[in-house]
Amino acid sequence: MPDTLKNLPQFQALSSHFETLKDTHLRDLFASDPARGKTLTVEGAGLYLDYSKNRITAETVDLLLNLARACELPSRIESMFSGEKINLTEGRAVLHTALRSPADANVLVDGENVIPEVHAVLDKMSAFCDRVRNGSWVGHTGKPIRNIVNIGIGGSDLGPVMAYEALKSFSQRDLTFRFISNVDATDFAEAVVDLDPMETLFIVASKTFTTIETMTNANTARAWLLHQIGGDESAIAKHFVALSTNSEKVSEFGIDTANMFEFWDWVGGRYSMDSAIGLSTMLAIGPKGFREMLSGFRQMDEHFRTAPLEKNLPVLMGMLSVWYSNFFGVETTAVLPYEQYLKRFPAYLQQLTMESNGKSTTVDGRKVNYETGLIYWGEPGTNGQHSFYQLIHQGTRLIPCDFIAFGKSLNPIGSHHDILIANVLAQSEALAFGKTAEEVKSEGTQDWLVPHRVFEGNRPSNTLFGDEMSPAMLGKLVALYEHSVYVQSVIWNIDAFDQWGVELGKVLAKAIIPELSGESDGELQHDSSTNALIERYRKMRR
Ligand code: G6Q
Repeated sequence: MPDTLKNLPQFQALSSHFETLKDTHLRDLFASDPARGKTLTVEGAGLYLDYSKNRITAETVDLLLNLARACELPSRIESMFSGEKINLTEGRAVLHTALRSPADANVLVDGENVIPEVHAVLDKMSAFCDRVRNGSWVGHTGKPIRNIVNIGIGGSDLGPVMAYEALKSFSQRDLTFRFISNVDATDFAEAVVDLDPMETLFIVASKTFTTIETMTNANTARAWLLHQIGGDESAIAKHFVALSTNSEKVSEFGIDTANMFEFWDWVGGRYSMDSAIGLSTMLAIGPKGFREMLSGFRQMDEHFRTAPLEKNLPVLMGMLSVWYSNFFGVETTAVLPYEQYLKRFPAYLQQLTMESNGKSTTVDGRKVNYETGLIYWGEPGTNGQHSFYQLIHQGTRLIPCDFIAFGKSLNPIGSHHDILIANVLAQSEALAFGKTAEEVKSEGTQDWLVPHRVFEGNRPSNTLFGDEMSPAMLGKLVALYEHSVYVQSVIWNIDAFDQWGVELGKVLAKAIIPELSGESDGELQHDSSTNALIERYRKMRR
């Protein structure tokens, strides 16, 4: 990057353009270009993106893409795919795309092709999943496994739980799936309360195998199991498997490394749901379904890598986020899936987007002087409509929305789906065009009530349309956001793949744990607030 972002002439061109466009209403943009609803759209990898309801013109798109080129986006995309160590602060390649590459691909990390290993792990996962699913993998007392409990947190939980919910319709229904992440024992206790340990398989999912929440829950799970069978440790091999990069720690825990499914340091936690971390997903939907999901990922990868910038979904979505963040001063984006199966998708995206781009230092160590990382949040439609949409429609803040909807329902009952889709279309329309005082008056509204019933409109949104939820569709959607996040990070010149803030949290709590029991009588060395809270807790826990 030749200079800081704001000094680039392409950024300054956008600033001037923003001044001419900032007060223009979407009503006027649509009136002056009636074809807009068809031209400002793009289709890629079977997903249709209508971005016409954004506060842009064709010129805005040109200027945004000029900025992308000035930030060398095309070569940065290539750097990621080809295994360059673009995670600079951790000195690592970033190759979640290799996880879904075909078996004959060639992706080098430190001179070695990683694709054969990727496919060897996929084959090992497939063989294991087949045995569990068909009942031939039995527990310690000979009962088939019927309950799968994934223990993991952050990237080792959010993807698996989201994917399980998203693909429930494709799952083997006689298997029960539970996900334990929080170190709060309630999470463990409630997840296993109705499970027979002899029919339960624990998946300990942890890249590092040192994360305190996961190791605490895994130890509790081991004790829970052993308690039922009088402490016979040979049961562990039948009831525990590990997903990790750390075979040493896995053996230390007592899990046979034959029951470990490996991944690599070039797979970031929040980019790992399609690695061995997806074992619970594969158990749910089967190896064939999992490979279909990978093919969806791959289709979006290929689109991202090869489509011209102006027809590239992740590029356009990423650059629109830059437009709103750096010119409109927008702080948040709502993700609103009109698909119940995607109910955990916003939570999943929160980590993907915010852990990736919640940074304020450039890759070359300078403090940024522009905003980065938007706040992502959302709920499935139509529930959000009866809750926070009020603020999006009539509040003081500008909140761009991503609406996600599908042509078909996996549960086509009566007229539900038409009603659902009518809602998503009505919402984006109302947000964009609003309702003027004249329109409100013409409905017979009394004068004093008119200002309350006026909708300013001019609230931007994207609409993503796919045919229907499926494993491949999920892969496409996740890859779309993964790549959109990367596009933003390239413009902001930040490392989207480290997470020093998370690492800090992992260290801080460890220091306080021994102080809580009060057994170490040494003087507390924290600030006065933390010291007083620790003392109060010591009294409460007695
Ligand atoms: C993800 C983060 C973080 C991580 C968890 C769990 O990108 O690094 O959310 O996934 O902290 O880490 P382990 O998988 O190592 O237990």
